[in-house]
Amino acid sequence: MMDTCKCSKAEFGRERSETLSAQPEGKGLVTIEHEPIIGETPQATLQSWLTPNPLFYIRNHYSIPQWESDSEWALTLDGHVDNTLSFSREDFRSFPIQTLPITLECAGNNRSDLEPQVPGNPFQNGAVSTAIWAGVPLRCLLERAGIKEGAVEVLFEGFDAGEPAPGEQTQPYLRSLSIDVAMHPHTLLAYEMNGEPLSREHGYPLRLIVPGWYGMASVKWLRRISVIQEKFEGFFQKGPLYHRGR
Ligand SMILES: Nc1nc2c(c(=O)[nH]1)N[C@H]1C(S)=C(S)[C@@H](COP(=O)(O)O)O[C@H]1N2
Ligand SMILES: [Mo]
Repeated sequence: MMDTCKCSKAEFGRERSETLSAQPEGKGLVTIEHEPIIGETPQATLQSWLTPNPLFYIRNHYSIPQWESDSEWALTLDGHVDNTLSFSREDFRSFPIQTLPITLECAGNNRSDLEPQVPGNPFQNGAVSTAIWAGVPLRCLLERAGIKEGAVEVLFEGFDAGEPAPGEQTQPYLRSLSIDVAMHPHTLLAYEMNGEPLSREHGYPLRLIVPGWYGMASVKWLRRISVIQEKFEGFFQKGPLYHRGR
């Protein structure tokens, strides 16, 4: 077992508070868009390293997903693995907890400064924030499922879905990582942000956190993780708009 599996037990069962911890309006985030919610961190807040949860920037492509009841939430791990697995929120208690300070930055940060101007959310310099994230190293789940020979990438699917651009097919938010990045001990399935359960805006109940990569790699509202045998080339990975970084 790797080092990161020697920490204390996870507390994934903790309930989130019903109030949204971050709303662009009235709570200090600078609103870029109302639906889906997009907001950036005020410049003054960026003077400190850590961003308080209500001021952490939000970048959503679709409406925040809803599901019937939290007890129905489950994460599927399937594809090119020895054992297909399904995890409930309680199952996460059996995994180690890893806590790390990690910065997320949207690839579109500072877009409004570009000359000539380009299409996309007109972010100033606040599409970047830092939190102390807690969760389970993704590697622990992948090791339990057993990655088969010939695996190339790991694909992550969010519960949110829609038309990513006019005329495109309705699809979920999907992004992949190489096996190496997926197995890095700091790549987390996070359920806590600055000591609080994840809020709905930031991916409750479980999101990916990939240190050192633009925010778009850190898929929120995870529902499915699939080990795949080819490179993923979907809209949010290779799409005609997306390769410029959203
Ligand atoms: N499921 C899902 N995950 C997502 C997104 C999304 O729209 N849906 N947006 C991505 C992008 S582009 C960024 S920059 C980060 C933003 O994370 P935050 O809103 O928690 O700051 O989430 C990423 N993960
Ligand atoms: Mo982003």
